[in-house]
Amino acid sequence: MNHDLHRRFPADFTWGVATSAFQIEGAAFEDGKGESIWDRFCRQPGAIADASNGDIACDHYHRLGSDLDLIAGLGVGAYRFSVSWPRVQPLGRGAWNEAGLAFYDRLVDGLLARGLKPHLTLNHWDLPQALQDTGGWATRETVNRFVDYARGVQRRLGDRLATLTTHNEPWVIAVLGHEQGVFAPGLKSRRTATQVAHHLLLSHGLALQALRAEGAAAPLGIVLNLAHMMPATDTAADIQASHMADLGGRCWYTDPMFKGHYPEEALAALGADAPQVQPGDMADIAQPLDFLGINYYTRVVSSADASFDVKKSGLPLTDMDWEIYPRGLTELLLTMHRDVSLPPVYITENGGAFKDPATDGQVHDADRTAYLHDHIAAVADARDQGVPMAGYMVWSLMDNFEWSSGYAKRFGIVHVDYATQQRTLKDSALWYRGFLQRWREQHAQKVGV
Ligand code: IFM
Repeated sequence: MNHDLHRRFPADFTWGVATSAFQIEGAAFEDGKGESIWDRFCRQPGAIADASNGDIACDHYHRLGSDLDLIAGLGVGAYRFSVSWPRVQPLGRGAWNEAGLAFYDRLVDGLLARGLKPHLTLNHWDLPQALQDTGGWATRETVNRFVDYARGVQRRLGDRLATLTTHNEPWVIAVLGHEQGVFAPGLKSRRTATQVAHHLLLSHGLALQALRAEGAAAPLGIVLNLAHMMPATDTAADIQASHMADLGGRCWYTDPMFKGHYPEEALAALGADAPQVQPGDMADIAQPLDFLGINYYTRVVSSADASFDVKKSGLPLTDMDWEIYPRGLTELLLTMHRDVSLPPVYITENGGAFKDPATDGQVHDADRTAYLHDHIAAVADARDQGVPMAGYMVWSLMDNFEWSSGYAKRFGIVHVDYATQQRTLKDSALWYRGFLQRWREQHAQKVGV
């Protein structure tokens, strides 16, 4: 562990922690909130590993003040959270829910009062079920609904945000939700998934235009889940498999936004499953980004015969069976830097699920601390090589509902006892706090404060 890592980051670097609404809020049916596709999906037998749901989660909705104190106590400067669309607009169209809007007002003001910068995401997957009932992201109408929702949130909160993100991880929504069916809404059609991905991108581009037309005060962007892609061997077949995985997982999203078109080779490979694109769509998608958010967890190794097995790779794995490969974060950032003209980049999520050993009120999660340290060092390496890094946020502030894995997988740097809702700082949180303190002190000394 490098005790001087903090020295590699400038004074204006943003450090934060991240969560999302469905994963922590609970209060799923309170104060006028509408049903989301995740509320519905959780009730599908077998959908969630431990048969749990988001009804209570971390009960954050009722513990806002103390949770904000918890965040401030870590010494971070920023908090990334999402707005639950059905909490503020229960049916995804028409009437707004004042109680829901007021909650996010309190959240944003509470952050500002504690000197924390609010980084808001509009869509972290919990689409109003009423919109799914009329076709969800597979229909173009949902694009229009999203733009209205974005306008409504900006009008209420936009003057106080550090950044505003349209979508979190569109690949996950499209592929896990609509092709593999393991996430809400649980559909299994590649054709639908590609159309969903197109509509997510289109709604992103149209929302950016609408928000800018209304004089958006906050920098606007999107958050992508990106991995470092590697072939299993140096055979031509494996290299091609890795190339196609990169086109489908990364370029399918970045090419439209940065270059105004889908990657030709991926489009051709889709054949009849390619999305329907209307004239003008690609120009609408290709709006300038004020920042790009990247969520990085692991590398992806591809082989033509799909034989690569992470359990035999020799790399350590997290509790999600994701390989721990910090160097991949540097490599990914350099790949992006070479490929497109990057705006300021935030690592909007990075962290690991581990089986946390708990002993008398402490959680000695040395593996998570090492994970965070090594990935922060990887960000510093990319920065040293010219990547315009603006910030880094740990996933996650606290243990929470890990989607189809339920509550069994713990990503938090703060432990949550779900029976009592007690929060306990894990060793990783204490390390992060100390790291940030050293970083702050170093810069305070420089300006003679
Ligand atoms: O918990 C998720 C988060 O909601 C989106 N990015 C990945 C995290 C870990 O799986």
